[in-house]
Parts: sequence; structure tokens; C-alpha cells
Amino acid sequence: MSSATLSRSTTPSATPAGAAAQPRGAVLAPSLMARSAPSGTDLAVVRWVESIAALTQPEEIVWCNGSPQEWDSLVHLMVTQGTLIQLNPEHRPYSFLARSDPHDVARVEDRTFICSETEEASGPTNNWADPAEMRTTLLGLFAGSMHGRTMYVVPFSMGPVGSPLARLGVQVTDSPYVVASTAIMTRMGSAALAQIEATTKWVPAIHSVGVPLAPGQADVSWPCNTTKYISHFPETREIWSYGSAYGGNALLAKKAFALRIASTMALEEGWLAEHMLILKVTNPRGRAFHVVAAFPSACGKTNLAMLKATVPGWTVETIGDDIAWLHPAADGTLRAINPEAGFFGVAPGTSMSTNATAMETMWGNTIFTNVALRDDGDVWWEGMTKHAPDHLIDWQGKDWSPDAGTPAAHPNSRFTVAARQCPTISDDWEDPRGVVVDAIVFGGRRATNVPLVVEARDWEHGVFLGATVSSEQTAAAEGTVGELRRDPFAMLPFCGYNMADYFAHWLDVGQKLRPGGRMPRIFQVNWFRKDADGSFLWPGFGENSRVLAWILERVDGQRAAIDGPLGLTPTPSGLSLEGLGLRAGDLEKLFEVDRESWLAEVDSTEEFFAGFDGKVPEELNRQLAMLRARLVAVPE
Ligand code: GTP
Ligand code: SPV
Ligand code: MN
Repeated sequence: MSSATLSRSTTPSATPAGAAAQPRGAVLAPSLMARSAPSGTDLAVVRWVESIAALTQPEEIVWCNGSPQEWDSLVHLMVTQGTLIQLNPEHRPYSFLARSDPHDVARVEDRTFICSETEEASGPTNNWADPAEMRTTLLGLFAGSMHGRTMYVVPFSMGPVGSPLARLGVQVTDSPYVVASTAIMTRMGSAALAQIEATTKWVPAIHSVGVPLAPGQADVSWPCNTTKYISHFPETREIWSYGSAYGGNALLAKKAFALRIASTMALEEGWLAEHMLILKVTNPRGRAFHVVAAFPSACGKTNLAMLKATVPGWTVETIGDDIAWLHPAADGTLRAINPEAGFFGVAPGTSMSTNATAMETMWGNTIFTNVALRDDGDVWWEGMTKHAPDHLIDWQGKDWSPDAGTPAAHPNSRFTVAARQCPTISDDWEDPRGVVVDAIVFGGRRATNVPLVVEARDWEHGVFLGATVSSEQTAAAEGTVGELRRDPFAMLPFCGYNMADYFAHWLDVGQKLRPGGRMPRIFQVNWFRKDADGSFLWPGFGENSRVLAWILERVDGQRAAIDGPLGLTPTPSGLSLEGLGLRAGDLEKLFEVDRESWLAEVDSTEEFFAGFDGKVPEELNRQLAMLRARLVAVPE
């Protein structure tokens, strides 16, 4: 491939309306090789970088400034090394395909550790490791781990630079793929570094793929190690990640910082760090609302964040698709920011019919990981088109045809793209004060029991709904896909401390909001309920706007509801179903409460709560008892 094709794309024909233009012109010279810290860098940062370099022994150190030229150089380097394949710029301008090692394809939850001083502080849902022992292990692994490699210093701001709600971090990594991804996913570079002064708190994150190179040793396209540690030290707010270059294991600004470490900061400082999308919805009268929604990994956050409303007169705009930081403000409102600047979205299932906005967002300037390569140099994945192309190169680099019997794209293959390229990005998505949250939604992937939508009776009931989310496991983490598991608040793999204390913290935040009188209302949804024949009862995707409309009409005081055993549900005419083509009886099935299976679910919740050694707040036990009493009262 000629390097001339490696230029950053500004192709107007391929740019959908609203997509931000990129600066023109590529600088291909390796211009990023500054060996020393930029002048003015806080001394503590410099000393820390020096100490990590002394430990890991990289060949050189590069301080990243976040410029487009720097990104150009990085991708050029990776194309040369074989880590990235440039896609055909006619179809996918300035976009790249990375194929990971087949053993490094998802978050490794059993190798993710919370190393708090005590085991109780991390709680029964986390892997706890003794911090002193973990330090010894990590110092051993990281010693010389960057031999023969470049160590990149990657400063970033989570949240708009300078926002009082933003927090700062610095990651060192020996993976250029991680640097280029972090440049898309965060506000990375000089502006973030300049925010760090002597008194600033910042999160140090150390990452190595764990493959030192001996002199002259050839590299592989996706270096990683079979030994993996994703370790968090909540008291000192440090992150150490070894052995993986994939997703949340390695892009440490994302789950490790913005959820696990941030949740501990939030507990201390009185706010919430959540696995939530953020969207703005405007009703036909022009009233705008903001909604946050927590769904487990690969359960529809990106789809909902980019939803195209099918209900006439309603519009949806995007603010975030994965993480929300929620701060109770002085005026009694709850304000949300998206700490990220990009999307790391699940590719399979994304199509012009399920999520046209995502398809338009990734028109160019996108890194794809573990998707299939078409013969014309564009990408493909399961569900992108109705019929698969006759021939593809699969995610492992092998020839593939529709009769292969294996997926062409890995089920957890992803696209990495800047949020500003999203045609539906909201004008307030970078508001440094955050947006006022009107509704909080919890959801999961449940074939049975959980109705299409339920409103909580009050904040405490809402916290109970969040605490009792279960979901069928997806390919986003290593494990058994389809197995039903507890995933409270969609935070099971992401809460940096004892989940029982987290439940109590949610209850406390409600107390803080109460005097202001503008508490968000809380809802539970389930797009995934199935009929006896295994088909989805609800069409989902854009049609979820009908449920959003009901939720916001409730917030707006426009809709009555039925008070049932599980909470408040729509009246028979409450949901707009016009033109939906639901089969007779489907609506009833979507809201059916089976007394016996619900009583079994209550027993299972009781067992789950019992696992916290009496630490679950009394209020949640009271909510559980009330639910049981209401179910018992349902006629058999
Ligand atoms: P993470 O990035 O892993 O945190 O996940 P996410 O919640 O952003 O996942 P995403 O939106 O990418 O979910 C993708 C999966 O959910 C795909 O398998 C989609 O087909 C499926 N999905 C999303 N919305 C719907 C829906 O409304 N109905 C149904 N049946 N499936 C949906
Ligand atoms: C998730 O698994 O919830 C993700 C992807 O959003 S990763 O960043 O890999 O954690
Ligand atoms: Mn996620």
C-alpha cells in the first residue's frame, strides 16, 4: 500500500450531514519522537513516568500531545508493523482494521482485581487481591516488560477539559493501538496534561502488553501475554494492566478509570460513576428531556443512544453510549456528563435498519477490531446486511464463506470512532456543567419475567430495581454466553468497591436530591422478552422510542399508570402501538406477571442479598419484602 493513501479523510461525498470535518493533510514523518517531557509538565508526573520507565525499561519514551499529526504517525507505524490494515479509502476513508490475538478478544473478568486494603471493601462480587501481594506480583511482571518497545505517555481528561466534573489521568502504555484508540475515546494530549498542577489529583494507569523484545527480535501484529492482570488500587487510585491490548482490559481510561476507580472517587465525593448511556429526547411540544440508561455490556446502550424515533414528533439526540458521571448539583438537580469522547461499539448486529446513526458515524476515521474484511477492502460483520458476501477474510485472517459454520466477525468485534462524527450528537454533549437528568432507566436481557417497562414508585423502589437487574451474559466478557447472571445497575464487573455500600450510596444520593424537588424518575425496561417459540415479543431498536415516549409522558405528568405488583405500568392505551403490527396477545405477554416464577425470582434475590453478609441496606430488604407481599396477593 502506498503511504499516499494513508491521508486523513475529508472526503465530502462520504461525509454525512453533520459529521465533523477533519483537518486536511497528513504528516507522515515520525514527528512524535520527543524524548523528554513537554516543558511545564508537573514534576510529579515526570517523576512517575521516570519511575515506570526505570521499572519497565522501554527503548524510548514518547509524550503524546494529541495532535492529528501524531495520530497519523501512529497509524502509519502500525500499518508498517502489520497491526493495522488500511481499508479501501473509497468505501471507508482513513479507516483501519486490527485483528487481535484470538486469545485476546474481550474483557477478562476473572483476571480483573480490586486490591483494596481489606477484602470487605471490595465485596463479594469483585475479585479481591491483597494489595501488597499484588504489588509484588506486578513489579515482577513489569520489570523489563517494555524492553525493545516505545513507552507512550498518554495524558487525558475524562469529561470536557476544564469542566468541574471532569477528572484527569495519565496512562503509560507500550501499545500504539491503545494510544490511537485512547486518542479517539478521550480528550487526550497537551490540553489535558496542562490541567495537571502540583495540587491536582490525577489517576496513574500503567499498561504493558507484556511482550518485551530482545535485540533484533521480530514483533507480532498483536502482542499480548497469556498471563493477564487488570488490577485496581482504589485507595491510591492506581491502575496496573498487564498482558492484554483489548478494549476495557487496556483502554484504561474507560472501565478501569471511568467506572472502577471513578466509582470509588464518587463514593467519597458524593456522586455516581455509572455504566450508562445519555440521551436527549425532545417531545412534539418542543420540551427537551435527558435520559440515562444502564444496560449490561452488549445489551443495547449504543442502539438506544443513537435511536431514530418512530413515534411522530419525537426526536432523540446522542450524548454518550457507555458511561455517565452523575453529580447532584447545588440546585437539587442530578447532572450528567459523558466522560468519554468516542464510541467503542459492538459491531455485530449493527446495520442500517438497527442503527443507521452508528453506521453513518463510522463513515470514515474509524478503527475496526476483529470484524471481517471484504474483497473490496471494506468491512463486514454478522447482521450488517441480510446476506453475507460470498467471500470474506474472517477476523482471524482466514478465508471465509457463508457455509463456514463460524462467524466471520468475532461476536465482540468493535468499532472505535469519535463521538463528534455522530450525526445525532446533541449540542449540549460537551456542556461542562452536565445536563439535567429527568429519567433513569435500568434494563437487561431477559427472555422471561421482566416486563417491557415498569416505573418505580419512588427513588428507593428505583434503587431496588437497579440492584436486582439480572441479564443473560453476552460476548463482551469471557464466559458462558446466554447464562443468566446478576448484574446490579449493569455494574457487576465495574464497581470498584463493595456493591452493598454502592446500593447504600445510591440511596444517599436520593436523599441529597430530595430537597430540590426535581428528582429523576426511575424506570426498568426489557426489550428482550421472548415468546414460547423463542422469538422476541418486542421489535426493539427504533420502536423503543414508543417506550421512551411513555416514560417521558409520565415525567411530564401526561399519562396515568396502573399500580401493579412490580411497579407502575402503562394503561391499555398508554403506549403508542400504531403501525407496530404486534400480534394479538403480544402486549399482554410483554407485561404478564407470572406469580410463581416471580416468587422464585424473589427467593433468588434474597439469596443474592444474603451473599453480602448483612451489609445490604435495610431499605432494600424492605423493598424485597413488599414485592413478595404484593406477589402473594396476586390471584393464582
Ligand atoms: P457495551 O458497549 O458492551 O457496554 O454494550 P452496549 O450496551 O452499548 O451494546 P450495544 O448497544 O452495542 O448492544 C448490541 C447488542 O444488543 C446487539 O446484539 C443488538 O442486536 C442488541 N440490541 C440492541 N438493541 C436491541 C433491541 O432493541 N432489541 C433487541 N432484540 N436487540 C437489541
Ligand atoms: C463493555 O464490555 O461493557 C464495553 C466494552 O463497553 S469494554 O470497553 O471492552 O469493556
Ligand atoms: Mn460497556
